[in-house]
Amino acid sequence: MVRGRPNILITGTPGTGKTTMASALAEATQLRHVNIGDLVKEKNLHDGWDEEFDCHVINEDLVCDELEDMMEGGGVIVDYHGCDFFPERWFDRVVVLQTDNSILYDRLSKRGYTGSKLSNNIECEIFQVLLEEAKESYPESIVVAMKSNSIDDITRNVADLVVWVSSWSHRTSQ
Ligand code: DAT
Repeated sequence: MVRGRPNILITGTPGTGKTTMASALAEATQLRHVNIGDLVKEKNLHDGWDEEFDCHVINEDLVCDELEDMMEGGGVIVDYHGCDFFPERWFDRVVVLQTDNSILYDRLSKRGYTGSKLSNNIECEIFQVLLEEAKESYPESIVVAMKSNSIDDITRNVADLVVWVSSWSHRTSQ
């Protein structure tokens, strides 16, 4: 069945601007923004705290069960730094945000990341881990990489996606 409104996944290394961009896009399109990290905390969709990686161990099955009905209805923007465990059929567009290393380093330091948490995330960006993961998990035709170094980048990316969302809605309403 064709969805009346598209579902969009916004992914990328922590600090690349997923939440900032997803909320701006949600405001511009009236789509619903779901921040997976917040949802996991709010609904306890995890298996405890990982001391080594300093984050919750998310329970991917619980997250998918929680989202299934909403995703089926369409019109959802999902924001998460991983993308390989969601069902492929959920998404019509997969956006991978990318940030230059020195800029990302400053953003993550400001967020209080240090040591291996900081270096692991910088390495994740250098090796384009999320872009590879997205290309392996979804058809290449729906995966787009977008630069996210500046506020101008966000403005332009949101404007491009607004056009894409409205052409989608137009197409399915005919
Ligand atoms: P993420 O959700 O990917 O972890 P975020 O949206 O929380 O990232 O952004 C992290 C910080 O960096 C936040 O203070 C806003 C800032 N930021 C994000 N993207 C930016 C951009 N393209 N230009 C300038 N600042 C940006």
